[in-house]
Amino acid sequence: MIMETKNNNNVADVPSVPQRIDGNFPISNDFYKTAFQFQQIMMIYESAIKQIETKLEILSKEINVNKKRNPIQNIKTRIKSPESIVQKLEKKHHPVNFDSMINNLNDIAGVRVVCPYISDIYSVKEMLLKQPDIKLVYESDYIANPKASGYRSYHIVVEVPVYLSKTEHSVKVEIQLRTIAMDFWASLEHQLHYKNPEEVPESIRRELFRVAETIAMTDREMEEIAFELQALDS
Ligand code: 0O2
Repeated sequence: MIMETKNNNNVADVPSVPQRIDGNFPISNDFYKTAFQFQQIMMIYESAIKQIETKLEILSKEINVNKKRNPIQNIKTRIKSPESIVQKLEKKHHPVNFDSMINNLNDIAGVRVVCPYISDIYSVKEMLLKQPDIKLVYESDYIANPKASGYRSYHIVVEVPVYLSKTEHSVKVEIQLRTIAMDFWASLEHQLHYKNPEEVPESIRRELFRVAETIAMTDREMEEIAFELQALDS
């Protein structure tokens, strides 16, 4: 389960629909309840993202102070849009309701961490997973095992606690860690065709794969240069 309340309460009591002076309700009760619940759930996912983002920023600052370098180039966060949530549930043949969304989707809260070098990805991931309030749900190493498209990144899904005034929630967040070079390829490839891969001719897919391989080689070469310079310094 992506989100649990420790005391089994719902996210929050739904306030009653504001009544107009003539006694009529301006919107239907059901619509109001659904909209309120959705807002509550998204607020919890946003809070989980903030927790992860803050943890990553603290780790990056600490390394910057100690080693005078940044293992994190930048952090991007996003909440999945209602439209994408419905599309993904339908694509995976899951019912479209709040429980199903919470239980079946791991990437409603998403954090993308862009690092200078491949070794930074593994060290940032290790440092984050060492924290006692972070629980690893699963990980996919698409750097050691790239996808057929050529896509490379390290994906982890973690659970992080979010404390509200009356309830505690364990919330799933998908974290994608990549180098600047991997991010360059993935961002452009995503724009080019990722959403409609069937529309892209095989020759172009092969070309994109080849470019991904070239970029991966450049990544490794840049890291070797960095290691050589570090050795000179020490
Ligand atoms: P978006 O718009 O980026 O959010 P899942 O789809 O997460 O339930 P799975 O197989 O666990 O299932 O996911 P996977 O493949 O590990 O990771 C999915 C996410 O990785 C995608 O999210 C993309 O962000 C990214 N990704 C995976 N493969 C590719 C690829 O070939 N090219 C690019 N550019 N990105 C990729 P979404 O939700 O599909 O899209």
